[in-house]
Amino acid sequence: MRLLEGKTVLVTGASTGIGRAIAIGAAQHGAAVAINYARDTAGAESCVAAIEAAGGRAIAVRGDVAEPATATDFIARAVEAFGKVDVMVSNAGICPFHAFLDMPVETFERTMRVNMHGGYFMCQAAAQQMVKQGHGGSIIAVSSISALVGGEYQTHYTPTKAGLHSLMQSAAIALGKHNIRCNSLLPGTILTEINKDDLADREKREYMEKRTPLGRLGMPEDMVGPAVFLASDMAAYVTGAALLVDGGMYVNLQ
Ligand code: NAD
Ligand code: RM4
Repeated sequence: MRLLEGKTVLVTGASTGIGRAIAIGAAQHGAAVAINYARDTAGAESCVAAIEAAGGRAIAVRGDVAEPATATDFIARAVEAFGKVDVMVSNAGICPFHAFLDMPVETFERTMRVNMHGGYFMCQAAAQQMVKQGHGGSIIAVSSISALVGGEYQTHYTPTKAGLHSLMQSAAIALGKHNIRCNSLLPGTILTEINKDDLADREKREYMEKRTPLGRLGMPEDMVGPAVFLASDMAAYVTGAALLVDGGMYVNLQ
């Protein structure tokens, strides 16, 4: 069943990892896809090529999500290419692992700007376009299990993920009258570039695997079904919700 036929789906930070998997998965479900990427032109082009090779339609638009103008430009370029915006998956994010006591101000501020401000501008710009179109939409913020639990080297990062979840709750209220649904997706630990160095520590990786009831860490493809569900009309009455996709890691205290 193709759940996103006729929809235009936008995904930020989609040259790699979870964003790339969601972009390709959305196209497999029939969506026309616009991806944002920061610098990795080869990665973005290969994502577009993978979608086109499977008979889909896609464009890539470069831009730093920390800049508000990137969001309005991304929306404009997607509308130019595909005529409308039905779904925004705000996925771009960074997690430069660092200790709390000597956190450099620049690392803290950049993480806030990319993850929190970037997510805010993207979701707001998408909502403005959806309201103008007048036929609703779906906004998905890629938050994290880290919205619910802490991390010693993530004191700058976890507040951004809690913030995105909170943003979806308030935006769900602000946009309900326009039939625009806002939900957050909370991945557990998914093997991507963002945690490659962190999980190179074998002991840490084994600890993370052991606390996952399903017995393995996640792959970017594990996020596709949940994202497509929230994007699709199957989730027509789901708004202000958070979908945790973590193999059971969060509930495993003992
Ligand atoms: P990733 O590093 O492969 O992907 C992050 C993407 O965001 C990259 O494509 C990167 O280029 C892009 N990006 C970074 N800064 C950007 C900017 N300023 N402008 C535009 N794009 C930018 O890692 P990932 O795991 O796929 O991360 C995707 C999202 O998932 C992030 O928001 C991350 O916080 C979240 N997440 C990841 C995990 C995990 O375990 N991998 C868990 C929970 C949440
Ligand atoms: C996630 C979660 C994961 C970590 C990534 C970087 O939100 O904390 O465990 O590997 O971020």
